[in-house]
Amino acid sequence: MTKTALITGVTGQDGAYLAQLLLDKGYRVHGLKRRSSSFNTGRIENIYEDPHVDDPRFSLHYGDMTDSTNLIRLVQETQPDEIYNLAAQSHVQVSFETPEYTANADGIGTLRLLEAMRILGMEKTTRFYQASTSELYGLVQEVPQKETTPFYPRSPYAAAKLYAYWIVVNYREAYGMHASNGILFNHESPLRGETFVTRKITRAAAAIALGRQDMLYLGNLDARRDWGHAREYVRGMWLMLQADEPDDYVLATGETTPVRTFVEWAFEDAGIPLRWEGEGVDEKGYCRETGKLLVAVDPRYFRPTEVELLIGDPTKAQEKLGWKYETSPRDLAREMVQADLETMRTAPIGKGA
Ligand code: NDP
Ligand code: GDR
Repeated sequence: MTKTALITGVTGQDGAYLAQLLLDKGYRVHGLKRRSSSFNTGRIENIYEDPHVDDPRFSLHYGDMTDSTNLIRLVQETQPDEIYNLAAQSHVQVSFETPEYTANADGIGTLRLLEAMRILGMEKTTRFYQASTSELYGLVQEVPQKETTPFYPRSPYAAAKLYAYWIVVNYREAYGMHASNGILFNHESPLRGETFVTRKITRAAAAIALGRQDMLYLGNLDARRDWGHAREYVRGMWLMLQADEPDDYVLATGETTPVRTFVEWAFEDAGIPLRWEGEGVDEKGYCRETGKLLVAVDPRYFRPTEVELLIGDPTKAQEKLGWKYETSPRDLAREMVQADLETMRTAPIGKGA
């Protein structure tokens, strides 16, 4: 029997990879997209289907995580076997500027979707995936971080996701729902949003190499992240919903890298090796060959509270789901720089923050 999935956040990085994965597996896929004044479906153009064809396997529906009635109607109309809740205001720094909206979309939005399932009597038949995050760990309590490590959120984003995490656990226990949290560490790809640090770096390295940009300004170069490939992480989401029992799982590589090192990798891959001078806000990156200044710190990118170190232990996912990452952070940087070089050779470049 053909399975049906509903993906919120289908226009985002993970939504695009997940929709592709599920279509490849023969699913019928419905995606929730927000109304926007300009096209916001660039990442899913390759799988878009003309709604006029008979029985399309991929359909988009307008909606918003802040609108309960919309979510109830959408779940009722699409009757999904599996719901993947990926929609969120997902930028940590932006959450300090829009804390209430972030709480509404990321925290209460998750509750709205769970309630929609319950109101429609689907709590025993539909499986639910929640996009939880390594940001829940926040201030370091234990390394590497695993499912039993205590949470200590350090941003309005993480606090909203903390509520979402626990409401998923509560609905699982209270109503017997097959609802799972994927505690995913940072995962990137050529489809990564342009204002997240890896993509900001790989785009800048490509643009500087092509003579289209002079400088890259960054915030905290000492923060360390466990970076994996998004394509591999969405497979983990799917595996969680295929398991007999719902549970919570960390997906990570187990390798942690400072932002500064990711910058070095990306510039090296773009053919401009760097050397560093100075410390803190005065730290600067120069081209090792020409001596030209290319990278500088701008405190505007510092966060009021920072998450300094993330490194995940994915043993449980490996043992119970058979999930393992394949792409190393080093190879990930290479793939992203190559993709940005290719895109920029042909397309005009916009400015990112
Ligand atoms: P993106 O920011 O790329 O995508 C977020 C998606 O959510 C977009 O489709 C966006 O729409 C949509 N969205 C935002 N606000 C709303 C709203 N109010 N109503 C409906 N849709 C909304 O994130 P990722 O794909 O990287 O991440 C997917 C999920 O996983 C997010 O929940 C994120 O917080 C979480 N996560 C991500 C990790 C990562 O490293 N990538 C790690 C751990 C968790 P639009 O395109 O219109 O902006
Ligand atoms: P993060 O990702 O906050 O981990 O959240 P991001 O790439 O934004 O930051 C990673 C680290 O890099 C530092 N940094 C900068 N970050 C940005 N965006 N821009 C800069 O110029 C810059 N300079 C240094 C940050 O301070 C931080 O320490 C991502 C999101 O996808 C979340 O939705 C997800 O939950 C977590 O990953 C896991």
